[in-house]
Amino acid sequence: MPSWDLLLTNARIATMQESDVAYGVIENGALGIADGKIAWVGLESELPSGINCKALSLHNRWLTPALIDCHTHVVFGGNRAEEFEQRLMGVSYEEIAKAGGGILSTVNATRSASSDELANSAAVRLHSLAREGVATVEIKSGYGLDVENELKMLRVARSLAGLSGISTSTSFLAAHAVPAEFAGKADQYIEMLCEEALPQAAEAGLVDAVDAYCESIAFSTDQIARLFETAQALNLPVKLHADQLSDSGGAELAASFHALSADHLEYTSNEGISALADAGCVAVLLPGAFLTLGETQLPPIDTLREKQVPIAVATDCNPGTSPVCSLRSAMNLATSLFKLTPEECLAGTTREAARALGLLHDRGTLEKGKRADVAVWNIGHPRELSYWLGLNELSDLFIGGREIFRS
Ligand code: DI6
Ligand code: FE
Repeated sequence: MPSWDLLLTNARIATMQESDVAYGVIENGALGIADGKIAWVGLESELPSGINCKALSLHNRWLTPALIDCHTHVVFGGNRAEEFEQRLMGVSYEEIAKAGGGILSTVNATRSASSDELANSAAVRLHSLAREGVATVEIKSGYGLDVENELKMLRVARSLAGLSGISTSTSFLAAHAVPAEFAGKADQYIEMLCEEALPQAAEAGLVDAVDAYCESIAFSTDQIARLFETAQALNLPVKLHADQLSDSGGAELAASFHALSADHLEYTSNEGISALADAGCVAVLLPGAFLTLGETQLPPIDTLREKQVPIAVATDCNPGTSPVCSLRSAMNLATSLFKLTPEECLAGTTREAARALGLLHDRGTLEKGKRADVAVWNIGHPRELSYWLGLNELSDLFIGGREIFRS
């Protein structure tokens, strides 16, 4: 007779499995948890008999996979509220970056912060995500820009997993900006990353993926290709900030390296989208950055849909272009700014976000054998998760079967 740790009954379940049924809904459902994993999910009337375990009635509340924020920069020193004011006065993001502000000002603040300071400020942001049902957060480096400080950021990112109960996935994003020491010598900086920083970070077990910022104000496709070759030699998957401010061939580059995801994509061409489709890359859309920068060029949503590129949605939480610590808000923004459907938004923060992190085998849908990362909501229908802005209906959050939050 199977023995489970917990059985959730009287549940309405949005499994988010790919199926003909919207949201993969199971009404009158039940979900069993054993050893931190989903042991069973289905109609309560079909539960195997004789299960011996603690049962908890959800009184018809909704269950979804816990949310996943697959693109963040939550570890950084200081903030950029002053630059935010300058931008309101009409100075552009590119002008601020060229004058040595922007990313480089966060680099200075991050280098001078201790690991504890970085962990404490990031923990506040992670807590804000977790209280809305987020169980997995991707965290990028990219404000250290030298060996010591990139490793410091990645160690902090790893340490945060233990602190909050949340699991973290780390991305090495040292190719985020050219640091002052290498001004005018971007090729040499990339060489240093390939020869020293990335191998050391990988050796220390701190890197789950390698990311880069492909943009005229950052790195060229050739420079990033050099870095991605090193990543491949180290058996690390890649992903890319692509075509956010201009079409710089980012999507094609990401596809050619079979990237897990290509993120932003406002300026991606039809050819770029075909390349993503062929390579199975996830398109990660970041409406918080679109909103903050006052962008008008929309990502090519219809073509992404037409070519069946999987779409994820994330906060891009960062101090410059997306001071957004709420994945639920990003879902709402993706409906209002990008016209994604509420179902696309929820799939984009569960199943497709898991796919974008290479974790779909383990989470992102409610299926037997996956980690029991489950959110319980006081809602009448899962479309409400994209409808409200600023209302938190989370009732319980289980991560690996452990209840880490109850409202
Ligand atoms: N993600 C990034 O890394 C850059 N834009 C974005 O959407 C900029 C981050 C920053 O300005 O600090
Ligand atoms: Fe980003």
